[in-house]
Amino acid sequence: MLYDKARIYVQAGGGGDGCLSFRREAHVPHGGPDGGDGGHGGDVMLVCDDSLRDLQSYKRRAHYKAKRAAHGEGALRHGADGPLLEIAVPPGTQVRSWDGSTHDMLVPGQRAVVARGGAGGRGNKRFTTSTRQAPRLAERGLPGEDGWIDLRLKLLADVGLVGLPNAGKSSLLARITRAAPKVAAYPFTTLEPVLGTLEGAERQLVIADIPGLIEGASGGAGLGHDFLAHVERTRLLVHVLDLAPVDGTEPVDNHATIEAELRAHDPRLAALPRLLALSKSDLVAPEDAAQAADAWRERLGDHVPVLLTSSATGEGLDALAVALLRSAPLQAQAQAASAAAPADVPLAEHRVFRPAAGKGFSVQRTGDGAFRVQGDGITRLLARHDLDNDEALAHVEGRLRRMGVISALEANGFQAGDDVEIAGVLFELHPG
Ligand SMILES: Nc1nc2c(ncn2[C@@H]2O[C@H](COP(=O)(O)OP(=O)(O)OP(=O)(O)O)[C@@H](O)[C@H]2O)c(=O)[nH]1
Ligand SMILES: [Mg+2]
Repeated sequence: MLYDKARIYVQAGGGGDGCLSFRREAHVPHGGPDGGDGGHGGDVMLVCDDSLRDLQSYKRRAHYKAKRAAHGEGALRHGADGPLLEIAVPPGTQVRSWDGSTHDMLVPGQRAVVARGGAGGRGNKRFTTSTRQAPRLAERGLPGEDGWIDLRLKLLADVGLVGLPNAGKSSLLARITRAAPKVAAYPFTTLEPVLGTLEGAERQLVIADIPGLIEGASGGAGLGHDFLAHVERTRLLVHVLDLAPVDGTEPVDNHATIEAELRAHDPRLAALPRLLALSKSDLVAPEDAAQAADAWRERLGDHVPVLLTSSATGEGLDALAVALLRSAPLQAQAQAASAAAPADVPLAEHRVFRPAAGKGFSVQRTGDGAFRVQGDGITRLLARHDLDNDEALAHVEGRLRRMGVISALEANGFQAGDDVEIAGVLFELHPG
């Protein structure tokens, strides 16, 4: 069973608190502030690891938490940073985070931070100013980012074999590579994608055999949608078409069915270069097979090579291997290039997008003499400080004033004595 989907919860470590401390020396009666900063919380990072085949390990474990950082200490000692938590994923894993950011893990060793550790709080030494020589406040560390992450493995293959069930796809893969997929005389023999490697003199090609597609596959019928995802990143498709289907269907109709499903799944799939393998040629008379091949060449035009193949007699298999090795651009090279220069890659999802944390705030009148102030930066400011500490509270008020919160309140009709709720905390603020 190929586990190609997983959902995990990641939590980065919290930052350490800043320290509130004053130097103590035998001969110095009142030492200066010497509280050190808290450390940075541990990040959660995904690492692309080619020793993994699929996402199986995430079926058993879904929660990953990085350690928090150490707090700052006296004598200006910084707290130690939280250690990085690494999570290994197989090449081909697409990552979508709770905040909408995406990563495409393609190249072994590739890394991506999916949850950032919280910043450490500053120790009281940092709050020293010309007018405040003995600050009695220090910041708290911020919590690390956390959320759910969807992992989706999309196999990395150069060539994809597509066709109706029973068309002979797995038989072809078994003949031209060392893979040993199950082959049987009934439809839906292949239940999950199988990879094989075609060894050329100078290059190797990875070929993906996917389960047979049926009408409606692009809409989810027969799990086709999932399977089609595994050929999304190939550079060449081999459409395997049974020359003489036992169910009496017409190859022309069967061909149209598969092509329509490819188009419906993703126009990029439909645009991939193709090869048509007319399979089971041993089951029809040689002159009929040749005639059929000519008819297909005429129908498809020059850009789709047409080959007669038989996995029973071996007819056309060398020609198929040669054609594949000649026409498929190398996936590995293309991928290495794509990781280096994401902008050149046609797959839109390669871009890493992380929405910037909002810095602004909004002021809202919630009733008579009542206001609410919201904003990410403001939430962080409050999270950093112990509001029961008068000096910390005065510091927060000063910051709110400098950020323009007080004047924005006044512009909205705020007067002394009004209630102001800021990031969930009720404040008594002094205008002016
Ligand atoms: N005579 C003959 N039989 C073939 C040939 N290729 C495949 N078959 C037979 O056709 C049947 C289906 O072959 P598979 O390779 O399993 O077909 P598939 O396309 O992988 O089928 P699904 O996995 O169900 O989609 C099996 O009984 C094979 O032995 C061929 O070239 N000649
Ligand atoms: Mg098969």
